[in-house]
Amino acid sequence: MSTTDATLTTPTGGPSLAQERRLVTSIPGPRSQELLDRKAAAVPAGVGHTVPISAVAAGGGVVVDADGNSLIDLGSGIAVTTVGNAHPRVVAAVQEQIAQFSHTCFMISPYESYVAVAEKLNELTPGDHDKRTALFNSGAEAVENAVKIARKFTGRPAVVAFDHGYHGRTNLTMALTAKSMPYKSGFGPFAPEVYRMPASYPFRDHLTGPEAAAKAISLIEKQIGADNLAAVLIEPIQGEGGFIVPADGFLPAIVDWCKANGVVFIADEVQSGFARTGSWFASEQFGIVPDLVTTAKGIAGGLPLAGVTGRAEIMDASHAGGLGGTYGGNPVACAAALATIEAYAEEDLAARAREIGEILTARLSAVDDPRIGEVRGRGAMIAAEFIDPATGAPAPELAGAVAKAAIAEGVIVLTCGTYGNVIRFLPPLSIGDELLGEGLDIVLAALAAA
Ligand code: PLZ
Repeated sequence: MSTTDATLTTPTGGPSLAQERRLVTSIPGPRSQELLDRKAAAVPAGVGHTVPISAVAAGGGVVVDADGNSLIDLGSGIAVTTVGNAHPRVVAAVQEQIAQFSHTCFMISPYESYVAVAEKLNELTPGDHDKRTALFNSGAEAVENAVKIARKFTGRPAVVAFDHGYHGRTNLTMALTAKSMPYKSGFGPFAPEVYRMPASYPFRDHLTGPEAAAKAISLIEKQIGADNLAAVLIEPIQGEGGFIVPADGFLPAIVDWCKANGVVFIADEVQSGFARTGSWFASEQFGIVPDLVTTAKGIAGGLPLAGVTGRAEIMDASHAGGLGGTYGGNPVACAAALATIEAYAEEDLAARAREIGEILTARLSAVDDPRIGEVRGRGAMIAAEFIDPATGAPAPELAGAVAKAAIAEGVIVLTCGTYGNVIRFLPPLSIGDELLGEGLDIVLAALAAA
């Protein structure tokens, strides 16, 4: 096996990278295979990978591998590089900051960029009430802290999460996550005082929003009691669970019940936030104002950063020194976030997300294939749920086969869903129409052939 092509040089990433699908080897090519062999010997099997490549550059709508293959990116590293990989503004901001200082620990020597990110989140998240923001490193850490903050404020122990919900892989967030395999199985025991309620899943529960809310609220009142409940935690559009858009009226009814009962309503916008669904936050599209919002992923153009933003009186209930962490709000990640947020606004990327949503929805809805049970989502967060047309049962093998075939043809596309039967589209908002169309063509050809 010849793995050396002396002329193969690593391209620079960012939007100037050639915007094309280009397969020069099969996937994985020899250089990628070399890395995957090293990975198998050095990294535990528990840390999987979906796309068998060695990534060396990315930008616009493509990811380039070590063999010179250029893959169309319909996944954004799971909704992270929404602004585009190696966005020039982000690259410049990171370079400038890292040369200035890389870390002081915000709890030791505060710096301006953390405060500026907090101000931005306070301004951009739903509602015009007085807000505060604390910064962390990952979505799971943000969710953990939102629960801590809600418990401290209410003095109550219980937390409600929902069927199909995903909130992370730490101990508390595993407890909050619904799906056992692969996230939880064998990793318990899990944190106590977490209660799971039915969510609104119109394609499968056939309930209206108010009906689904009434069902959940009745169970909460019977099984927990509002007096014991600190917080209700939900993704406005459930991500890992299958891009499930709740029926109209579901979220507002839950928010109203929380308000009436002194329960903190936490919107987990880690996946749905930051222009992804066509507005700054998905909550806006359901007309709700959460008490607390958790953010991560799309916040900083690929750097690890997360936030909890919420009502000042709730956020300020924790004693001085009660919240923090060594790296939370790292200055390089904060500089990246400020640049990313500017880019969303100046390039009107929420509008681009809506355009992408229209393209995806129109193309997918036009496919005459009874194995597509439903096309759903908002903006650049669109999915197709695959079923067995005879029974309506979930068809996870089909979703897996389609994704695998598309990846082999140079299109990065991800699956999701409690039943693993959903193909999800999360392209970077920097992708062009042509690449997006070509990526869709290939996914749909893979479906036709499956
Ligand atoms: N909340 C709504 O979507 C992360 C998980 C990928 P972290 N989703 C991708 C995987 O298999 O680990 C996520 C999310 C929502 C919280 C999280 C957790 O965010 O940054 O992965 O901790």
